[in-house]
Amino acid sequence: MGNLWLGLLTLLQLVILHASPLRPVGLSSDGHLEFAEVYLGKFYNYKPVTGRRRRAAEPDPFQAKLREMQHFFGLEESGAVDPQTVAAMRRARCGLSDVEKFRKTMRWTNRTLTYRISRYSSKMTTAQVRTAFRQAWKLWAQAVPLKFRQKKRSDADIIISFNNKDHEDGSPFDGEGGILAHAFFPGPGIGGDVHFDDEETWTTNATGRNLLAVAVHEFGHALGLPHSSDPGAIMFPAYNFGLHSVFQLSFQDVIDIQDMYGKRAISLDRLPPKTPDKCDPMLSFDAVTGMQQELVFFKNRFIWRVHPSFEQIGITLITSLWPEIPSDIDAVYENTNQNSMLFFKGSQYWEVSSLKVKHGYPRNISEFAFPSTVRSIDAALYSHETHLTDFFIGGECWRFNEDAGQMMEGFPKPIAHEWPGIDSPVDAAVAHNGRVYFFVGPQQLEFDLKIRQVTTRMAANTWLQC
Ligand SMILES: [Ca+2]
Ligand SMILES: [Ca+2]
Ligand SMILES: [Ca+2]
Ligand SMILES: [Zn+2]
Ligand SMILES: [Zn+2]
Repeated sequence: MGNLWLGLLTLLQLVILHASPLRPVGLSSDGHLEFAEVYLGKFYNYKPVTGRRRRAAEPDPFQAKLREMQHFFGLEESGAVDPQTVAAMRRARCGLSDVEKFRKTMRWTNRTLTYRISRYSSKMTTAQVRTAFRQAWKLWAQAVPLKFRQKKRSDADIIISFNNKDHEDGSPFDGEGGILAHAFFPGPGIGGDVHFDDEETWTTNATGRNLLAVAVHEFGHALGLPHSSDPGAIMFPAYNFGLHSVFQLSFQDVIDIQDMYGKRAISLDRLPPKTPDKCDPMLSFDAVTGMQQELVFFKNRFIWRVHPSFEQIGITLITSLWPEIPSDIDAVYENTNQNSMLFFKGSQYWEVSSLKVKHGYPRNISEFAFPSTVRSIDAALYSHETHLTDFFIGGECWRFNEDAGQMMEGFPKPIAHEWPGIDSPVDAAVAHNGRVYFFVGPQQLEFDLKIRQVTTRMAANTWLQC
């Protein structure tokens, strides 16, 4: 009996061994390279060269496609499957390609478009789905002279459905995560239709996948828009919905859709804000912090990450790193001894460890023993050596002893007294390589801690390689 079992087991192992494809030489053991090849094949039209050897002078098509993807996502264009690239590829996203041939002629000619929901979600109620879609259409209708009408029966321009795996359009869904939805550009038949992966945990909030957020994006395709590499745009391919995200077209979305369908007679009150340009000479920052080896610069909904070994500095959304952190924050500091980061906005603060907000946050800044007259802070600066945190509020500086958990005696003091030469109010402050950098509007002041003096004045965006 024992031998029989042993025999069966060996047979089973043999079957399993033969079922798994042989791993070509030189591929990463963790499967990242294979994953990257599939990703680039799907979204960047990458076709592996087979049957013919590449001449040495020819560029490696895989690397070239990888660089194209890295450029699109604002990553270091290393041409290597590095952790940042893998992380970007692992993000849930839209199923459409990022290099889709875009033709402006592929648009609707009628001004009233009809849509029908042919198959509902198994995760949300019919009413919730209808509301989400109505709101999503409304966002586009506010920018352009189009009307959207739901049809309960009969045919419609745009058929919307929730589907599982293979649903007979040649683009099967992949279970939870990965591809969330896809859509077809305007046209007859399947043209304009929108499919959602029914295996996603669709929700009306930020707990699972927010249906409204994904619907606005897919409806953009149904109207004829391709993907945008502007991370602030609704048409950016990766899912980016945070706890504090608001539903709004970005400046670029509005420009692009109006380019196709014209402006709405009663247009938006004002255009949504543009995604900030790191090289704008007037650029100022909301906050700046260290994050391990990096410096992170905050502006509105966005961050720039400056890594010492990276040459390109791309812009990304705060929510792509910290989905629970709001936009327009006041101050951030990294407590390098506690391995945590603290974010401040108004009277609230969040403590984050390993990119996750700790339980019980946000809390009130009064816990730092600020009087109730202090409603918000301008900037915060942590010292790795002394474990002291300076908070800058108007013309004053407060000093908090992190080890004792209390504000130090004699504070607040005038900033000019503690930090001679620093103009107040301060937008942001960060310690880096033995110096402190203060950000005041489009200016930056380098403060030498040894001689306690401002040594250099430069543009605030000096770090961003302009
Ligand atoms: Ca999926
Ligand atoms: Ca259709
Ligand atoms: Ca600030
Ligand atoms: Zn898309
Ligand atoms: Zn489909």
